[in-house]
Amino acid sequence: MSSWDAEPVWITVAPIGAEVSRKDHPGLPHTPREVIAASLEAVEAGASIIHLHARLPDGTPSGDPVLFRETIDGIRKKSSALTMNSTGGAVWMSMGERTRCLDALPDLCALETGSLNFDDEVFATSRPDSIATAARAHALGIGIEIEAFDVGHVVAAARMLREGHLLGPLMVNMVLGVRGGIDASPEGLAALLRPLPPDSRWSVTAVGRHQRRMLAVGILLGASGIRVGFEDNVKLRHDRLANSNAELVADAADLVRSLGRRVASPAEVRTCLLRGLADAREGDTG
Ligand code: KMH
Ligand code: ZN
Repeated sequence: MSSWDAEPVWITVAPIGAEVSRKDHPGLPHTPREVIAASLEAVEAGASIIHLHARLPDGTPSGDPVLFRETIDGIRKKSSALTMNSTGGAVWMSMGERTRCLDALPDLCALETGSLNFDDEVFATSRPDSIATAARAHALGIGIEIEAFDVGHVVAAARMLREGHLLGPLMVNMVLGVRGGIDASPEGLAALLRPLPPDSRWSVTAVGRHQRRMLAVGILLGASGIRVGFEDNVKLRHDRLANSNAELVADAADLVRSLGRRVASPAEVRTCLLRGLADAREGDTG
C-alpha cells in the first residue's frame, strides 16, 4: 500500500437525513435556504462533500428534485464542495420517489446495493433497482458512492463492478451502527473491508455514540473519508447536543489532524473522485 498517512482525508457532512427530526435537534435544517446555510458553514469548517436529503418546510422528507436543485445551486454559488444526493431517501419512500433527486444533477449520488432492517422498519433496495439507478446516474454523469450497511452490500457492489454496472474504482461509504446493520466496532469495519475490491476508495460513517471512535479507527486504517452531521449523530462527543453541523465537522477535522493526517480540500476531492469518473468513462468507450 502507498503511504496512506500522506493521503488527505475528506470530510462529508450529512446535515439533514430523513430519520432525524427537530425533536432530536431543534436546529435541524429543513428548507433549501437553511440547508445551504448549514452546508456553507460546514464547508468553512472543513467539509468537502455535502450529502443531501430534502424536506418539506414542515420537515417531511421529500424526493422533489426542485428542492434538491435549489439547494445545490445555492451551495455551488458560494463553494466548490461536491454535492451528493441520497437515493436512499427515507425508509418508507418508493424507489421512484428516492431517485427523482437525480434530475437535480448533483456531482455524486449515494446508492444502496441491498436491503436491511432499519431498526423496526424494512429499508428495501432490490438488485434490479440498484442496477437501474446506477445506469441512470452514469447516463447523467453523476458519480456514485455506495452506502454499505452490512457485508452483503459490499459483496453486491463488487459484483455490480465485475458485471459492469458500476464504474471503478468503487467508492464505498461503510455505515456502522444502524440497528439492523453491522455493529459499530473495529471487527465490523474489518468485515466490511474484506470483500472490497483492490483500489476501492472507502469512507466511514458511524451512527450515535460510537461515532468518534469508529471514525478514528477508519482514519488509522487508511480511510479516504469520514462523515459527520445531524443525519448520523446530533451530539458532540456524545454528551451534549452539537451547536451545528459545522461544529461536528470542526471536531472531525481536529480528529483527523490529531491522528497525523490532513483534511482534504474540495479541490483535491473533486480531482480524486471526478477525474476517476472521467477516466473510467474513457476506458469504457475505449
Ligand atoms: N434514510 C435512510 C433510510 C442514504 O442516504 O443513501 C437511508 C439513507 C442512506 O439515508
Ligand atoms: Zn443519507
